[in-house]
Amino acid sequence: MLQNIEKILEEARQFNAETREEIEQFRIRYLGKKGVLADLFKNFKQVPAEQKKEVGQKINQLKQFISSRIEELILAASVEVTGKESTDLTLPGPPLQLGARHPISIVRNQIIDIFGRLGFTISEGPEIEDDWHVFSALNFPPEHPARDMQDTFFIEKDPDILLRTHTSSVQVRVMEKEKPPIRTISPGRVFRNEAISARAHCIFHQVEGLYIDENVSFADLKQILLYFTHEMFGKDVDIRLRPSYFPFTEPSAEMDINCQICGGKGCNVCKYSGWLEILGCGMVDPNVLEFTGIDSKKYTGYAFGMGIERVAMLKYQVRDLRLYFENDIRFLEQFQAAH
Ligand code: 2NM
Repeated sequence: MLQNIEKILEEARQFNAETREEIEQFRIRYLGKKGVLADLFKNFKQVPAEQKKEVGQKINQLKQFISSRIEELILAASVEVTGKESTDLTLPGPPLQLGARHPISIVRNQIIDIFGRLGFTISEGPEIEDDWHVFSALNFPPEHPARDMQDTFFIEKDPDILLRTHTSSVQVRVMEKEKPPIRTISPGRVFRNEAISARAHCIFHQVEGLYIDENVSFADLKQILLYFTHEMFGKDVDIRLRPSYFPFTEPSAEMDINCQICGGKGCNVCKYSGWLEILGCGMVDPNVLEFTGIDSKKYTGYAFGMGIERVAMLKYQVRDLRLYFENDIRFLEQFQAAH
């Protein structure tokens, strides 16, 4: 009997299996109901009493060996099937794809950064506004065309509630609440009832700036705009100011930078003028100061406003504004954020 057990053990040691079926055959042959071990246990009754202890131990050892051998073979077979690397549970997972900052956020953060260095704070306010903060306090006459349904999104039930068309409304709130000196920029989303095209969108982003103190002059305005341009577009970019009109500033101007694409020679981007318009600005109208509770005899201020999409278009030479709103990853992943 002992010799027989030794022989079976030796046989089992020699055995190798690669497929699940082979392993299952092996299990049935040894551990099955009519298998080799069942036979041994059956014959165990006839073993003489004085050998029972030794033979019993040997049979149990054999059973244990075969069970662990089967486990080993199953593990080896599953490694074969799935490939060695993927079953190493200690390996780190596949790397996650990193997202990229949206170009509008990159440019907004950069603008905030530049004016932050000049001491401007950031102010924010509601996107759903009232007539006072968007129009009346900003010196828009009652019949001004910007108030028209075609430009502004109103609530049907209440014409006093509307979506802000510029972030100047935030600055009205700042002027009402704070005393000069005020030096702040207001980045944010604005809404205009316009048909969507390569050049216009009904939702876009603005940064407006405001500085109010004693003796603030147009020369101060021109200097910070030049600083901003050099920081944003590079030191060799020139600016020019053209007289313009806004209800909330007097005098008002629009600022151009010389076209980086053609170097001022004229191309289809600058419409052969050599210049690109990038922002509007001016000295805050005394009416606006008075409407918001600031003494216009004591204080003066400048203000400016720019569209972030427009600055981003010029900076990245993107021709179609719609790309900023479609969230196509192939577009978005091309921008590198320093912020
Ligand atoms: C612009 C152009 C010129 C502006 C005015 C004000 C306020 F609130 F102080 F009156 N904030 N922003 C302003 C001035 C905005 O955007 C083209």
